[in-house]
Amino acid sequence: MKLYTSPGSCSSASHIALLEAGADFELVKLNLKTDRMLPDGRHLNDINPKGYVPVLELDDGSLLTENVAILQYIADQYPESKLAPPNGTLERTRLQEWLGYINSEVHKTFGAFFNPALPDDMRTFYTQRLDIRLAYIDSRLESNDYLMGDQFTVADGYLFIVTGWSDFLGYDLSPQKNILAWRERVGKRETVKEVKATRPPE
Ligand SMILES: N[C@@H](CCC(=O)N[C@@H](CS)C(=O)NCC(=O)O)C(=O)O
Repeated sequence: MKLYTSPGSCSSASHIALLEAGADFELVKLNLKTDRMLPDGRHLNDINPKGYVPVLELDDGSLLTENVAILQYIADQYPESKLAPPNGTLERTRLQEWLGYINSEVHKTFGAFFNPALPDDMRTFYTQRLDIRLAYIDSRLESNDYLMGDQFTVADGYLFIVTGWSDFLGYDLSPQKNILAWRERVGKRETVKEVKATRPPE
């Protein structure tokens, strides 16, 4: 497998998943902030007409996009890693519930702050929305080490990456004490340290 990633972006969640799974993979890095060119001279749009990362290339050349799909695909290739509960179980649907929430309610709300022209009233709107979305997660982490309970899953890796944008985007995460404690726990994982080390300096 090949993961096309821009280190530090949401695609780093798939990088964490591949490392946690012990997968055999190649990392292809591009920089979203510059020209979006791949090392082989192709443009990001050539492999994903949607124009974004992550993109996972399978060994037969098929291309997969969307965090929610890629993360579950990786987990399913390596069931022994327990990065996702087995398909068809209620627990798996619970994982999908988390992935959907992280994707549409947290990731995409943080996404608004990447717009340098975001007007102040919209910034306030998105900040308040994020406060509510994260307070829910904070309450769920009060008595759990990870989102799904005792087991680290692909949802933890995904949430770790997007909440990691807080300082850079000027969002105050400090009221979310359980999320901060969980971030410390997840940040100690060797896989997460390795992924953070691939990130270029700001
Ligand atoms: N719906 C996509 C969104 C992925 C996404 O937002 N990727 C960002 C990086 S975190 C990106 O590549 N943005 C570039 C762009 O939208 O032009 C998913 O969840 O995989």
